[in-house]
Amino acid sequence: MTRTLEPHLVERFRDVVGGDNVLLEPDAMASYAIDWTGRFKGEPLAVVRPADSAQVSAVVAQCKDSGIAIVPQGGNTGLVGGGVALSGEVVVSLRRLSWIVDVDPKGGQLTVGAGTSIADVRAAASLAGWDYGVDLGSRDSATMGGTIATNAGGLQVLRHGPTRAQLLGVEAVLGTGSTVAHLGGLLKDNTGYDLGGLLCGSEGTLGVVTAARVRLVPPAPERVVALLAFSTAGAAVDAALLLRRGLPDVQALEFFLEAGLALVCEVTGMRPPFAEFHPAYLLVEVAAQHDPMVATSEVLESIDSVSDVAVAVDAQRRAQLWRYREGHTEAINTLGAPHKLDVTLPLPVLADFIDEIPRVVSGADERARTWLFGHAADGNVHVNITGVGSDDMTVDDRVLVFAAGLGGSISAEHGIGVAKRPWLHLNRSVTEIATFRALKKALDPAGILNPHVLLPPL
Ligand code: 2HG
Ligand code: ZN
Repeated sequence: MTRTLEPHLVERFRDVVGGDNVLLEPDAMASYAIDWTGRFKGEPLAVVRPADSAQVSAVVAQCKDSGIAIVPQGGNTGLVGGGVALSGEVVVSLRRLSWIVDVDPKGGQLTVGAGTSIADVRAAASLAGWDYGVDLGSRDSATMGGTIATNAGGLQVLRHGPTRAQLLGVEAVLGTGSTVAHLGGLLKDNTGYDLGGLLCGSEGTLGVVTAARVRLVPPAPERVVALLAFSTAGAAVDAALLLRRGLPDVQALEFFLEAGLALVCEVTGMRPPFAEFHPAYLLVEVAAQHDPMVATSEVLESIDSVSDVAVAVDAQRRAQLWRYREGHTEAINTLGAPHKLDVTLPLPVLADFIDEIPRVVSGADERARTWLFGHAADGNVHVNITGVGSDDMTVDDRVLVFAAGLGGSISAEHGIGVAKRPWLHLNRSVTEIATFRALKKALDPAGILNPHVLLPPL
């Protein structure tokens, strides 16, 4: 039976956020109800769209008083089911908190509302003569709040670190409805617990992030992108190490394999990059203040294992090479909603994992097809599995156990969400999980904030 929101609560939410921003009809809520992959589809009790942190606070306080669970949602680009109302929660969409203030060109910082897209943050940083250190394929839709909630990584972690490394402070509404804010932006500030660091990666379970003060990074406008082909994944991983060590300005080091590239070309109609396909590829971006071409060419020439290479300097050709990599997510989705298992491996076993995992998967389910790509320098593999039922977790189990057995993490940059909560114990001890629960109890005593993600059911 579909639950409906009691009329007095509808009125209360309308008073707080305005009538147009309380959505109750399935059609109006449709784009908030299903995740990007189509795998996770919920039936929200309502979608409430506050415009500022005071409204967020009033909505959360009301939900706490009425015992209603909330799922905070940003751009809805999450890949682990952490931002959709799978258990009939109220979705609190933060997208209207889209603003940037207090840009400090001298200090290289700005303050940004949770609903601002990463593309807009990067554009504002650029206007101030800086750049923002996090970039990801979903930059036009992914929001600052969502990337903080998941501690998103993306394409430049190698150079600038994940989202947590950019944070100088956050403003957030806790499960009590009260707001904590620390947006002064001091680089040195040892005055107690780092609440921003704690909220970052907490997937909306401890607080609803409404704003953040972030550091900016120096711009690096001169860029070279090279696509390198190899005869084995191991050779690609070894080359990634040489590139990283030889080129301090390397910004991204991405990998993908033959099958994924063939699929991207088939789906997009792009011509393959080389006359022949090769088993493994590395996409390298070097970004500097002065032309990095000479240094890049020298290091590329020193790597004997490269079978083929395409180098791009102008923006259009660079974007074309990037499309072979960034096109993977969309191309795989054309085959049906995939299981997405975003794992990190210690670099010494990365190539073994890439070689072995297709066998582990097909051993668990012969219908399953494995697609591998990711961020080579971070040891981060996006294991995408197609051809298995949405609720069939056999393959998920095998992949996550295998990754953890090699000393890896079951979530590199997408979070735990609902998709991986049964496996949290593979990476976190009983004591750690108990500490997580104690923190949740302190910050969200009524247990209303995203109660069905991250922590395993009791
Ligand atoms: C990427 O690196 C994203 O492209 C998405 O993290 C990964 O689709 C995926 O599995
Ligand atoms: Zn990624």
